[in-house]
Amino acid sequence: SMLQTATGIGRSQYNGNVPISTSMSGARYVMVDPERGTGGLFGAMAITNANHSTSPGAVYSNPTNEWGDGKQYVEGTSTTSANGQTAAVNALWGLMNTYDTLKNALGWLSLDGHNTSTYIAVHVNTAYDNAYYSDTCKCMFIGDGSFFTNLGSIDVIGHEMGHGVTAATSNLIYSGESGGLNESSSDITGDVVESYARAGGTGASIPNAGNDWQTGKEISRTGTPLRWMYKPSKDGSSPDAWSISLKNLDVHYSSGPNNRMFYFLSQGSNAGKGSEFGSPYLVKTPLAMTGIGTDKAFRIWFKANTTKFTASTNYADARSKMLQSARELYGVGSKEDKAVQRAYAAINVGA
Ligand code: ASN
Ligand code: ZN
Repeated sequence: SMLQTATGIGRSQYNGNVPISTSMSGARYVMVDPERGTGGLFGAMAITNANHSTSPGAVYSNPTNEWGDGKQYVEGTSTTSANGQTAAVNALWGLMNTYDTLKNALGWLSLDGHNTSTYIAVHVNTAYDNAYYSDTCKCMFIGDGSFFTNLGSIDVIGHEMGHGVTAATSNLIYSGESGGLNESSSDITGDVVESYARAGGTGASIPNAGNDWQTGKEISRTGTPLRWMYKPSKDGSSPDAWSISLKNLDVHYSSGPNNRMFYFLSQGSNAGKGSEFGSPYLVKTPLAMTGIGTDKAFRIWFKANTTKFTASTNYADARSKMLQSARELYGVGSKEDKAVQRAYAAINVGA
């Protein structure tokens, strides 16, 4: 890119003051990150202000390179431009960390591996309690929240960008079992990015700790996350294991067993927060398993989703492709191969 990176100070809502990658346009600073992505509407990764519409709007700009006030934006109450920028800081920080996790740990560039730019529009709609990825614009839309706070936590941004990776690769159909796997891939990406970011956001591997194995804890006013990856049934709707009727559920519930598989594969069955994480929740023999760590678990998952899954991959096919991935990466009969078998057995898929 012709643009020079300027490092700004972002006052984020969930991560304190963060260094954000911006650039200059004339005399003003803009939220266009010259280091991440090429082409597209803005020539690089960017953050725009939808200003309560559902179209992207204009790139954020500011006379100085200090942005946001770290506080929740409330439509009709907020009076300062800095308060309006906080949503943009949250989004840029989440996007920078998602991009960096995939690039630094996996050598994967942006959504499609070819460094195609993406962008995030914030302040979409009014008091909007959702966030979503659109493959039409290859971009994301983030709401300010009402029941939730601003939806731009790191794990939610990682989740939405994960939809872009899946759309560019396996393209898992967004219904039935494949839809649950599509959702799970996004939850997995979100929590992996969370652990990478919290450990400092550098290095070539994913740290084994630092995330909460929940989706959307940070945006909750009640402490109740959107999803519990380690024990999905805590939400009252997601099953902990595969069954024949899983395909009938909403994709945000049929994701549950695969989220739990990934938790077991990473952390094992006896780690974590006491009995909630522990082996009593395994449903099938062999009961106990040792985790292989988040770095290896994510490499196996990512390879399977981006190079082996098809649009109609179901849980049984995912298991078989995950075993292929583990064997290619770590060897037939390796402990990683065995851990994949056990993690799927634990959710009632395969022996
Ligand atoms: N936030 C939701 C998601 O990314 C939006 C949707 O239902 N697709 O899964
Ligand atoms: Zn999703």
